Amino acid sequence: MGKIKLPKDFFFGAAMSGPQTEGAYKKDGKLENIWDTWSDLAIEDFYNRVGSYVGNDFYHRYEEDIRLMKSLGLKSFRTSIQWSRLLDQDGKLNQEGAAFYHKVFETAKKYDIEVFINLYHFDMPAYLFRRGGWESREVVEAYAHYAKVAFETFGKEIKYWFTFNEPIVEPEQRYRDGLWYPFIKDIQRSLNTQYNIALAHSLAVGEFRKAQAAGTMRSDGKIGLINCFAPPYTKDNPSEADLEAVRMTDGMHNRWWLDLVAEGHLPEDVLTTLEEKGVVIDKHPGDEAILKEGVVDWLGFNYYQPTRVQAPAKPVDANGLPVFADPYIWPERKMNVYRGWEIYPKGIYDFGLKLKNDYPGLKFYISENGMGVEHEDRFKNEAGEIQDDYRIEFIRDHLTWIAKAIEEGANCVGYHYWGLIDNWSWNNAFKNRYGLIEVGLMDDYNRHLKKSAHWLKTVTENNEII
Ligand code: BGP
Repeated sequence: MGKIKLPKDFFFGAAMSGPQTEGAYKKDGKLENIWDTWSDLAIEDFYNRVGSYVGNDFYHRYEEDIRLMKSLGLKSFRTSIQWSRLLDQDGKLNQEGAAFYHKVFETAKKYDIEVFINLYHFDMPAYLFRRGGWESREVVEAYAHYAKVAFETFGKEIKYWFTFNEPIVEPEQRYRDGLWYPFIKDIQRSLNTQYNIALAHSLAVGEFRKAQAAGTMRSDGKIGLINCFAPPYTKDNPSEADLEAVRMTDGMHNRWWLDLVAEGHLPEDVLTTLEEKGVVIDKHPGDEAILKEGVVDWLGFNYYQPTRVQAPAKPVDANGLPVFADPYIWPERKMNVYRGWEIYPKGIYDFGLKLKNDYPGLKFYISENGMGVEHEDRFKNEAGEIQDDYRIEFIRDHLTWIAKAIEEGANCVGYHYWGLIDNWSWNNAFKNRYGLIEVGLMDDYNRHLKKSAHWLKTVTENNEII
């Protein structure tokens, strides 16, 4: 393989989130969030019974972590503000919570690292979940208020904002597939949460534009949305029904958000099919005008895996609700066996070109891409450093396809690896480690570089892979 060059101004950074790193559970005025609720309720659901308590101790070690980023040549990192840390139950600022984020942003500035701020990363405050969570319009309004307060509080410090990380995940995991608390399996309820999140996103963008016009934020600020887009594939020689499964899977998972952020509406064909199949979306007068506000400045594309589907064996589930697709197992697939996700680097190229062709004005960056591996201790060399050659190969393969997509005109401007440092992966806790940097759970959360961290530094030096 020859040298791979990325454009000169292509940026490298890393991604993380508040609930997966901060820890400091219920401290300094932080309210309970839905992860704390689940941890308190059924700790046995979490790998090794590690709940949402400590994260990777970013709350205390942020300065060290920012210094480490700098040492690897990274230019930026993304984290999220925790709604449950920033506001109290009356929607008023929690001064201690705000002070923590101000300290993080000041520190990043000191090291000349740009912070990208995301407002929501699967972390509904518990008191709002009890009022209906994303099924409730009251909560949609509360989110818009939270966004407004965040813009007012940090709008002069932060340039890059995102409304949501992976807004598709809670509808799917909590309401459709029943995998996450509150374990509901109901596509009807799932699509209504998805619809309400689209409204919440759009209201927040509206608040952002207002704050910018009023001069309470940096005038060069940008707002975006991040989703885990999954390029859709089906079998060779597909039937009409297989193609229909692709259309609806792509429509609900990808185009739902792309049409919203590029054009200010939801995909008509998807809404029509849903209606025909008896899925009722709770639309209110005035919603269309709200969705129009949802157009963003740029997009974050988290890429982990493609989606492979085929026509469903049964058109309805046990509750009589429609099924739009069944999974299709591609015989040649290569798996990350620890996470159960397919590794398909070419997907990042296919989707990058889809963005270029179908949404030509939309600029994007790869906002997450990474590989979680179990028991990485077995890869330690004599000096105790994890030799994660598999991670180097993973990143290299994806960057290679990104470079090719850019060459062919895709408007991709940067790459954030997930995650800089091993972090808490929801109910998988610390089972699969994603970091370029190891966190010693039995060693007081100390940080140790892995081989991949040294390798990435060689890439960031000249924006090229040798
Ligand atoms: C993305 C999320 C992250 C992160 C990552 C890895 O979907 O935005 O929060 O966790 O996936 O997934 P997991 O931690 O479930 O292995």
